Amino acid sequence: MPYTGTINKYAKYLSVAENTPVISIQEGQTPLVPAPHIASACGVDGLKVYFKIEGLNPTGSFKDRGMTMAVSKAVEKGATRIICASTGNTSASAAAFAARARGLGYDMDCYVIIPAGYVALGKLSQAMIYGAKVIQIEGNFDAALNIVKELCDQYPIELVNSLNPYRIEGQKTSAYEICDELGDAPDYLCIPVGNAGNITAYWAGFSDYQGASKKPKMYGFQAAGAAPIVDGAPVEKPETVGTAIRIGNPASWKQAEAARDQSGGLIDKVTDDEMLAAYRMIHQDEGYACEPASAASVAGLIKSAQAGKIEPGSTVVCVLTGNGLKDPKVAMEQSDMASAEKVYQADSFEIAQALGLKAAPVQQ
Ligand code: AN7
Repeated sequence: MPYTGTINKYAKYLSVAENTPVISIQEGQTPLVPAPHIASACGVDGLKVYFKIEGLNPTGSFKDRGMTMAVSKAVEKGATRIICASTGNTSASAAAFAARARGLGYDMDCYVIIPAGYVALGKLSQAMIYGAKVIQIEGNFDAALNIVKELCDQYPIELVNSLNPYRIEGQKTSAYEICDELGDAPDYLCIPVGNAGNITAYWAGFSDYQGASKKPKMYGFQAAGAAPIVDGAPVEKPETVGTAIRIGNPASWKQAEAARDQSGGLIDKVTDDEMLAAYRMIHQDEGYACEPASAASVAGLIKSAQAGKIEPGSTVVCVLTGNGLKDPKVAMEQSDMASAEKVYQADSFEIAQALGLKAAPVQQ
């Protein structure tokens, strides 16, 4: 049977009925891959580390899992407009699912409200080409979310931020995939925390999965400049290179704390330098890719391991939430750009010199 997306695959765990119109772009079924370099960098005996590459969803982030549910349920109730605030990925995903709904013959407009100047180029361009109406505001994600909530109170528009319970429900499917593939739950799940919907969803998923012998400890990581849960108060002016998680007042704050406490886990913060060091390591030592915010999961794992908070012999899954191509600007800044800056003449001698090549000794 060809794969037809997360709703059909995991319908028994989801609030869908026979007559729910399934709006899918074949989200899910993302790779779970070993990360041996990160495992040894942790310095914990017998550690197994995997990446769940959520950046390989159709729009390049985990948001597609929640959006297939939110948009299917919106269509089911006859909604013709959806709206979200976004640091970028939610807007890309909402825009794509609205396009898919239109292609299936439903009326569906998508509106996205984003913080001007703080959405990575890849994400902004996605929302635009998928045909959303994009509104940039002066103000951050938290301000955008407040506007969206007000608009949904006043006008007939369906909110598809993670305040929409179907978003969280849909995002549980990644936990199911991990358990299916490992044959059990991992011991730890390391995940970036922004608006805190995803950590909430994974915990719900691990909690209702049938067939695992245990549940993981949930280890969530905020950016140090946007760490309201860790610091215990909303952050007025959140700042981080991981713009996806530049959020000062998470909607699912309480649920994230519950996931942490019920699982015996933790929510900690990592600095931008730690995030970027992990980001380089993921690319340069594992050959995988993610956007900067996603690397918070790996930076947090390394920090936790060094603090003795990861047991020897355990299995860890780090969620790489977004695709590396979303934010090419940061990728360029984090690279050795020296060789790419100069343009050389098409001359093999000159290029050999630039590359530092030395002739092989002549064979006798
Ligand atoms: C790559 O797109 O909030 O803790 O508006 O894009 O569930 O918010 C994105 C969040 C992690 C944090 N990694 O997840 C949005 C948005 C990436 C993200 C998060 C986001 P939550």
